[in-house]
Amino acid sequence: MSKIATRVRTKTETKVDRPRLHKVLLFNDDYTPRDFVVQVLKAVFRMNEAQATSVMLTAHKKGVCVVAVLAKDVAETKAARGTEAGAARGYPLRFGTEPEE
Ligand code: TYC
Repeated sequence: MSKIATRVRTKTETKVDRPRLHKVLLFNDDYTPRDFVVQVLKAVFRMNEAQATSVMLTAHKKGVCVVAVLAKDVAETKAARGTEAGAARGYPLRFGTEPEE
């Protein structure tokens, strides 16, 4: 009788989920000056004047605009920085985040 040698191989696979992306949203309000919104967008989201103006105007007209799509922690940090920049000047400027589909 012949013996068949078998070997058990154990392979460990580590599956790393890609970080889920979150949208940063900018909400319109009636009090924050347009120029200030543009300055915050440039400072926090590294936009140029044209990009920042376009995003500000979209939020102004539609009520909300997607500013960026980023990893969750980065999105939350930048949204907080933007909201805090407004609060520091007494403005109700508000950024938020929501997971991307
Ligand atoms: N609506 C503001 C105004 O007329 C400007 C503004 C735009 C404020 C976008 C917030 O997200 C905003 N002064």
